Amino acid sequence: MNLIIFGGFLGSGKTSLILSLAHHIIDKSVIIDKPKLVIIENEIGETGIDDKILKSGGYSVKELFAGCICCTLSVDLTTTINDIYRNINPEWIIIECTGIAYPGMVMDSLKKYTQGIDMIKVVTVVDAERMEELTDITPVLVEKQVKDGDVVLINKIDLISEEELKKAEEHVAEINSNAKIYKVSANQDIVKGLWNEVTG
Ligand SMILES: Nc1nc2c(ncn2[C@@H]2O[C@H](COP(=O)(O)OP(=O)(O)O)[C@@H](O)[C@H]2O)c(=O)[nH]1
Ligand SMILES: [Mg+2]
Repeated sequence: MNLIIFGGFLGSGKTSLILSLAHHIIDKSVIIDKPKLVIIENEIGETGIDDKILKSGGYSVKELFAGCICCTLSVDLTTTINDIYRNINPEWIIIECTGIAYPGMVMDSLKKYTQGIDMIKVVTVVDAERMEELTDITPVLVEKQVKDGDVVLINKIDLISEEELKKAEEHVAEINSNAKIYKVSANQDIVKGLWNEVTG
């Protein structure tokens, strides 16, 4: 099983981007003898994962809504992943964290306590329009989420100026110089190469 953990603030565009990635995985996968994808949702948000898309696309969703998987629900997440491995063993699992989670903590505990994981990655979604505001309000959380990302997606670039985008990019690169950084808009087409990179 390959795992991708999505972190980033509530409203940053995690679910929208997960839906795009889910379509990519379903379209690209050539494996026919086992389920392709399970999505684990830890947050009730503006954008839901549409049941109809789910059924036609051949993936399923598990919901863990009673707390945050990086702390109070850490054990529940581990149990859920181990159950999924035993009963479904999909090619991919995507996890959407709550907006207040540290995705690196989720990754660390999964690496320690779960079975069946071949690859695990953190994708952090940054709301380009609100990054500066959120950094003022809660600097530690924003920095840690960006720092935890193997990949950082600067989202909602349709809503900001070139200048603001440049500032956001510099800010992200300053916090995390190791991450692959991409500028995206979940409302527009995502360049094909991006999801290949994320899943590669
Ligand atoms: N303009 C614009 N809106 C976006 C973009 N990505 C997401 N949204 C909107 O932002 C809101 C929150 O997105 P959602 O995917 O639910 O964020 P989540 O809370 O991080 O899962 C929704 O109304 C989306 O339609 C984007 O790139 N551009
Ligand atoms: Mg969401």
